[in-house]
Amino acid sequence: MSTAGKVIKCKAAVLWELQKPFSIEDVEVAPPKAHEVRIKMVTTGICRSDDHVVNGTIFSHFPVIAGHEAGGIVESVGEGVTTVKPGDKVIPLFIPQCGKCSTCKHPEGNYCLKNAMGMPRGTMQDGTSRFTCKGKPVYHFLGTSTFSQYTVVNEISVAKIDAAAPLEKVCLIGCGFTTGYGSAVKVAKVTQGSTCAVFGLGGVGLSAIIGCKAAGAARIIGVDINKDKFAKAKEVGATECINPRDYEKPIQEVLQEMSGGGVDFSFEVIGQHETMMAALLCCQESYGVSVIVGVSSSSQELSMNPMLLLSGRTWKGAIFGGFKSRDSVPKLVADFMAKKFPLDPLITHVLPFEKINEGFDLLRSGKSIRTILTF
Ligand code: COD
Ligand code: ZN
Ligand code: ZN
Repeated sequence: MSTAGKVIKCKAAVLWELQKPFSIEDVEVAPPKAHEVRIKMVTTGICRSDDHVVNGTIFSHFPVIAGHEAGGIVESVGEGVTTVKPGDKVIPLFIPQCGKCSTCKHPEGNYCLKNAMGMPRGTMQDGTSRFTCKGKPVYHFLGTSTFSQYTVVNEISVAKIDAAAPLEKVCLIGCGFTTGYGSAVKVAKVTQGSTCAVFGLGGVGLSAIIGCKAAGAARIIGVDINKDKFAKAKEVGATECINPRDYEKPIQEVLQEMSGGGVDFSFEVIGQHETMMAALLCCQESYGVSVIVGVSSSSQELSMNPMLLLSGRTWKGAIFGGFKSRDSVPKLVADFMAKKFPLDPLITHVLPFEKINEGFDLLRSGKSIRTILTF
C-alpha cells in the first residue's frame, strides 16, 4: 500500500538535549510539502559534525534529528518536484544548490545562500518541521536529518545518483569523502608531479590524500601526531608520513627541508589554529597553496603576518570540497563506479542503525575512521 500523502510512523535517533546519548524513538514524519522530497533512508555515516551537535560546538535547537551523510530511496515527492521521483536512489545534500542565488550562478561558488549552516533554523525552507515525537515538533539538522528511517528534504537538497551505486559506500560522498577529495582536486587544484602535505589523517585527511593522488601528485606527505594513522594513509596514497613529535624543530621547517624550500600544496584537516599556521608556513612562499579544511572554534581569531601572503602564497578554505552539490554528487558517484577512487579504506565499521551510540563511541575514542549505520 502506498504511503504517499500519509504520515509515516518510524524509528529515529532523537537528541533531546546537549551531551546526552541518542534515543531511538517512534516519530511521525509528515508528507513532503511543495518542492520537498520524502526519503526512505538506507545508510547513514557518522561524521564529526554530528558529534559537534551533541557537544554544542555546532549550534542546534533541541530536540533534533541529526545526520547529514547518507543514501536512500525517494518514497514520495511534494507538488512541483520535477528532478526526482519515487524509487530514485538519492544522496541528501547538507549544502543545497538552489541554482538561483549569486553563489549558485557563479561558476566557482558552492556555498549556496539557501544553506542552513550559517543560521541554523532547524526547519524546512517554509519555517516548519516535518517531524514530531511524543506530540512535540522535532527540529531538522542542515536540511538533511538522516538519523531517521524516513526524512524530508527540500528538492534543492537532494541529488539523484546511479541506480546501481552501493549506498552503503557512496553515502560518504554526501560529506566526508567529498570534503577532503574536493579540497585537493577542486579547491587547491593539485597539479601533476607536485609535492603535497596533508595535516591530519582522519577520514577527511585520507580523502584529501586520495584527491592528491588522483590529481597526479608525485609526493604526498602525511602529518599526524598518531603514528597508528600512517599505514592507512600509505595504503591510500601517502608516499611518506611524519610525526611532529619526532622532531625538535617546528614541523613546517621539517617539511620545507624535505621539499627543498616548501611544498606546492598543503591541507589542514584537523581544525586547530596552530596546524593551520604550520600548513601555511610549510608551503612554498611564492607559489604554494594552502587549504583550510578543518573547522576550528568560531569564537577564536587567528592572527598572521601579511608578509606570508605578499610573497605570493595562496591561502584558501572551502566547505564540501568546493563542489556545487547537486551538479557534482552524481558525477562523483559515477567516478566511484568507474573506479577512479576507492571508498572502502575509509569504512572501518558497519553497524545497525539502533547501535548509533556505539558508533559515536567509536568516533570519540578514535577507533573508527567512518562508521556506517544501516537501516
Ligand atoms: N598535529 C597533527 N595531527 C593532529 C594534531 C596535530 N596537532 N591534532 C590532531 N591530529 C590528528 C589526529 O590524530 C587525527 O588523526 C586527525 O588529526 C583528525 O582526524 P579526525 O578523525 O578527528 O577527523 P576527520 O578526518 O573525520 O575530520 C577532521 C575535520 C577537521 C575535517 C572535521 O573535524 C571538520 O572540521 N569537519 C568540518 C568540515 C566541513 O566541511 N564541515 C561541514 C559538514 S561536516
Ligand atoms: Zn543557491
Ligand atoms: Zn560531515
